[in-house]
Amino acid sequence: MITMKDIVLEGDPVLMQVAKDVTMPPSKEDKELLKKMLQFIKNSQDEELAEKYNLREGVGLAAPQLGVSKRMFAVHFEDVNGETYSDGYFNPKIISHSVEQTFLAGGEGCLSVERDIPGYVHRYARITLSATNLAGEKVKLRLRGYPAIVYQHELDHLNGIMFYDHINKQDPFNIPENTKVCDIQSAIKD
Ligand code: NB4
Ligand code: NI
Repeated sequence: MITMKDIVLEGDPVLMQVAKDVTMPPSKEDKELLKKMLQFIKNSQDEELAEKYNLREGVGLAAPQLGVSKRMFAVHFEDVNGETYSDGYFNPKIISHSVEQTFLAGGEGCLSVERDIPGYVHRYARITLSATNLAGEKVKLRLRGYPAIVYQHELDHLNGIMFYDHINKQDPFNIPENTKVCDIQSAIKD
């Protein structure tokens, strides 16, 4: 099973590289690795397992974070409407996006970054993403709000981009026009 010792930390060049496409159909090895990545995320959200194996909680993981420079990532989370997103994706691609932007009120963190970096991480508010999922199906996902933010965080890792690259250095809590907050906490409460 994947544990924190397998996760590459910032400073490692693999996290700044543009990862390579995964040859389709994916090899048994690639599918096995993506399945393990999805299982890691589920384990990280399981209190007992997270405690036992000292896992940092996560909702996503990208292959470059394991030192594998391949275009694949996994996600496992529920959005505010209780809809579950739980799958692995090969060769994901944003095929369209909104001009409007959004950001998580609480900022972002990353399993490859062992420090808190305050500030708003500006991302597209709505995206359409195409990919091949773990079942080998070509999928087209229309995402907005929290799901759109999670998928963009993972996709960035495939392009060597870290969340803090989207924070305004001069004014980390600056809110440009055309940008709306994504407040999962309040949304969850309502
Ligand atoms: C990826 C996320 C950072 C921002 C937002 C959040 C957590 C991560 C990094 C967008 C994507 C990992 C991968 C969480 C988390 C809160 C809500 C409800 C119950 C578990 C869920 C956990 F753990 N980020 N950690 N960071 N990354 N929300 N939650 N909880 O996942 O570096 O590249 O289920
Ligand atoms: Ni990350």
